[in-house]
Amino acid sequence: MKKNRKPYFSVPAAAYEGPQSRNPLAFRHYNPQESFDGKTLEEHMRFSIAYWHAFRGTGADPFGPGPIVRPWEAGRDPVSVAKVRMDAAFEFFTKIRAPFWAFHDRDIAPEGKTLAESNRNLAAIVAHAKQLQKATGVKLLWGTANLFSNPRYMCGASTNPDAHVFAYAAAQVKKAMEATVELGGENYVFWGGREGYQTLLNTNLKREQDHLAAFLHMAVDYAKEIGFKGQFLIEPKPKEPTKHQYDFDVASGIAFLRTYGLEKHFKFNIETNHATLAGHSFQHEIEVAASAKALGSIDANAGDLLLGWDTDQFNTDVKELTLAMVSILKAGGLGSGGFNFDAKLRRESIDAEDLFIAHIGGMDAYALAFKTARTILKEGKFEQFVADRYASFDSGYGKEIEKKKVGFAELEKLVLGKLGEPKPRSGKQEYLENLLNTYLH
Ligand code: XUL
Ligand code: CO
Repeated sequence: MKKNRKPYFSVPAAAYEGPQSRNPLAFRHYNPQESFDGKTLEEHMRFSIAYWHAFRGTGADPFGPGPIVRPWEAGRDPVSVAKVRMDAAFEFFTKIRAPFWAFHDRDIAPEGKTLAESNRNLAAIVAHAKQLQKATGVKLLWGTANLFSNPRYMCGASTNPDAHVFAYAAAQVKKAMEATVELGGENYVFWGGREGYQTLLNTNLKREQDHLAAFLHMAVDYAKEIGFKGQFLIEPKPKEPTKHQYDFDVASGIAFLRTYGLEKHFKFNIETNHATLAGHSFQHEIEVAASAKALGSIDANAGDLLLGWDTDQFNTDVKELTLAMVSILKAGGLGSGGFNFDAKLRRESIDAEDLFIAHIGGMDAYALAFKTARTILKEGKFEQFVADRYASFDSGYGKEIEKKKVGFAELEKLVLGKLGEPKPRSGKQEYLENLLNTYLH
């Protein structure tokens, strides 16, 4: 980053002004240095900026090219443009006060004509990123490889019917893992956008899943070889671009990992919009991952429930986020994960300041949700309600059921004898929904 040059963004660094502020470029709830339970909000939230959306997104859709044009994209040599773009990106990360960023290999460096050329491009940009990280203190939340854009991956990467493509993907992930290590990445993500099928007429499902598992085992082995100590994360998504993706949701991901003996090495990167595409709530996916002690990180965004595809919007729904934060805090937080804004501007939001406004809104909504969730958990009303609801399993025959000390015959005897007919008890959903609103308004 050259000193004394004109900034890439005329927008000032985002400041915390408090809940009364109406300044769209200031935080109302996210005060990074505010302390909670001995940790700053910045340390609790671990916000991250997704390079692909913030710096490669143009608003393009299947019906036309993108109207979002940034001035630093004008140069001719793609590697030089990639460096200037990255300078602009780190200015943004700093001004928006995000301590982390995340990337795909091909977002940050242009793909060459051969793998060797792509690797050279990547190495040059990783060296540049390393300098920028050092200069700004911004860290890498996770790296990943783009195994879905290039036509070679049209029928999948590790699940491609052609072993040649599998080998190419392995070579690409090897370099992306090395880049992640070089930049001190705390996690490495696998999102299998094309790891699935369009039709079973041409697909050997079992063989493809075996190949996906073999690929992930190779990644585990290679991590040991290069000393990658970070966390591997699977990012489930049910569909899009592929009709059926193997990592459909967290539950199918857990089954897959356990089937292939991979569960020790992977956690989940849960994306809100992927959850809703799978027919689940965001909170459901968090709870399923937490129940398997596999909650890793969050791709923070939102979908549009009226649409059937991944709209990757900035999430400002404080109610949804509060419920999610309650589950995350109950699970003990995200560890080495964070909240990565896998979210893009609407096609029509073409101003550079829109990028700031969007992230500020997302960060503020999450910060407010964090604070509200903390209050909810401190007061403990919901937890007490749930604990009471299951209290019959805390003692007597209920406890013996949980400890597997009784069977059908003993239970039959009890019901035919002193227990008789169970007395129904209200689930009190409306009471609980109203109680939740008392924290939100
Ligand atoms: C696609 C998606 C990806 C992953 C990383 O839906 O979420 O950007 O987060 O490959
Ligand atoms: Co994502």
